[in-house]
Amino acid sequence: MKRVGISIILILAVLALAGPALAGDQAKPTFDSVDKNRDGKIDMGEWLQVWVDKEAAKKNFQKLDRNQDGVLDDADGKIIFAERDKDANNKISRDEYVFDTNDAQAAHDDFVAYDSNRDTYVTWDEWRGNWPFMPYYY
Ligand SMILES: [Ca+2]
Ligand SMILES: [Ca+2]
Ligand SMILES: [Ca+2]
Repeated sequence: MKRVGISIILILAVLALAGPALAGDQAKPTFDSVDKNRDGKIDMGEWLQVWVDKEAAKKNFQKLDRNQDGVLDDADGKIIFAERDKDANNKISRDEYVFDTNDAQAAHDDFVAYDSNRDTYVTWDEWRGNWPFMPYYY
């Protein structure tokens, strides 16, 4: 039991170094995996279950909740999508995605992961399930 506790602490330490830490032993979440009651919205309670650092998670939630209605949903995702989509062609190119981060390599890797059909753009369909977990927007 003691060994398990130490292992968890080590895992959490590694995750903390890697960026915002996810609570528990989970893969990178998707919008729908966090929206436990499947109402199309992530509320603060659902959000906080995902993260180890609850204070940081609260701040991030407030930044992501662009329309300030207390939930994360498609409305916020579309606002942030539009902020990225500088030329307003309804898709986000790599340059639009990466431009304002100081960790361009990590942003590039994320972009490649989200561009699931590999057409070098992230469209709304690819964006919708993932946008709350793109750390560059925090
Ligand atoms: Ca929900
Ligand atoms: Ca909102
Ligand atoms: Ca794509």
